[in-house]
Amino acid sequence: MKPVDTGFEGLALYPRLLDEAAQQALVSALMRAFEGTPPYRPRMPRTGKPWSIHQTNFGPLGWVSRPDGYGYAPKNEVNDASWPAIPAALLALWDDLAAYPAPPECCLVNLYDHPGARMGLHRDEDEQALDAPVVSLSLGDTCIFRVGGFARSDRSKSFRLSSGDVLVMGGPSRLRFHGVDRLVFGSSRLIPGGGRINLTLRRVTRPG
Ligand code: MD3
Ligand code: FE
Repeated sequence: MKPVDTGFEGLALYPRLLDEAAQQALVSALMRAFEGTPPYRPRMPRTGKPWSIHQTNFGPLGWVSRPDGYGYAPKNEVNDASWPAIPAALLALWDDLAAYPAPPECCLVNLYDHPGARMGLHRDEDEQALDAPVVSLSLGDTCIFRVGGFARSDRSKSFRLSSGDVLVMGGPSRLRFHGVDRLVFGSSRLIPGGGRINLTLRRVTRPG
């Protein structure tokens, strides 16, 4: 499977890497798994302002945004339970695409569950293993995704991410600014009730 050229070295986009059946199976598995790790609205550090999306995690470390800061935590603050294991289909994606000698420790789940859901421009920089790529899968509605440079004000490019698309961000693109400007709400019928689910796999600690 060959990625399309994004024009950014280290940023690879694999359109529709997962077919309809694989997407359906994953959504069913996610709906069951959410019973043990309910999606919640994260809050901004300091201000406590709630995000427009819901989040949850799989894996030994979950990425959290809480009034006391951003970072990785071994437990869900909703029910104080460990996050469930990362689904096998996602571990297989990492094995196929990450070219990294250790498994991911975090699968952050972002649920864009209403037409106004978005994610502001940011960098993924809370990991120690910055030599590992980030592998991200989109399910459901298409979104307009923006990738910039290494300063917030650098020029940026927009891409559409559709259901089944996988994005790998590594090498010189690992610390680029990026965000989700908006959804094309209702563009897919994959997810009951509509919306988009993004699953982002990350290695957090340095292996070994
Ligand atoms: C490009 N999620 O969870 S994933 C995130 O669609 C996040 O929910 C977005 O940004 C979403 O942190 C985008 C794709 C992504 C992730 C990391 C990147 C793109 C990236 C790092 C560098 C460049
Ligand atoms: Fe990100």
